[in-house]
Amino acid sequence: MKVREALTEKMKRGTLHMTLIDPAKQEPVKAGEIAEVASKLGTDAIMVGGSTGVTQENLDDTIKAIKARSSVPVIYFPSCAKAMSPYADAIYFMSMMNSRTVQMVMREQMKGALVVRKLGIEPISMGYIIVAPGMKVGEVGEAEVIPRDDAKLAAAYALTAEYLGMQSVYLEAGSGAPQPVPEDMIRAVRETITIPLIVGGGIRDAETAAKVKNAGADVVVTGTVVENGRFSKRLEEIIRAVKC
Ligand code: 1GP
Repeated sequence: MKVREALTEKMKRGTLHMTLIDPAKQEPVKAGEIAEVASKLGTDAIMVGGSTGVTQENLDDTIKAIKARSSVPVIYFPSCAKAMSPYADAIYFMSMMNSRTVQMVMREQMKGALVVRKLGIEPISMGYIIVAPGMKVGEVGEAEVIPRDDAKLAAAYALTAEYLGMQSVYLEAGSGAPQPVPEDMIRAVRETITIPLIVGGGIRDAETAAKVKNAGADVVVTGTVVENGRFSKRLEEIIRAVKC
């Protein structure tokens, strides 16, 4: 079964959790260890990507190390078409919808499309929407970030993604954001679209994860949490909150 199909099936039974690993933040062997722990704790997929510092080499080596130690799907979460890995099971084929530059909205995608097909990676299309503060990804993507009090704007972008035929929407506050995407914004988007809603950025504890889930996220993403050495207890609590 393909990755999207399998995750969609799982989503019918409840909210999913995905662990984001940035290949630039640790050695591949460490990434493999993180993935092993996260998958034992019940994470549903490992996303691999980062805004800066991703190279062909660290991407390939990180994905290989992850696949050697866990059996959950590995989804590449690219920042551009520069690096592309044949070892990934799927790729978020995404458009940063609220970027000011056509590079992030459509041009990188054009550069990557034929490569994705040639490598046989499953594309999962996704409308990527950056919410304030947006952090590094908002900066490098030249995003016109959605103000935190403008849920209607987020909903309008999300519905645009659905009408354009995209298979999912990702509301992103930015990795390491002091606050996650506001609950009323998640709720407004959930009520507007019928495709899966992924939410990430600034989710560091179980309480926050529960709020994001209860507001209507189909997938809760955490990244920074696994970057600190002793993360397993915290991640276990987060995954439990997402899945209870
Ligand atoms: C970033 O949404 C993800 O793309 C994860 O964010 O690192 O803040 O968990 P954090």
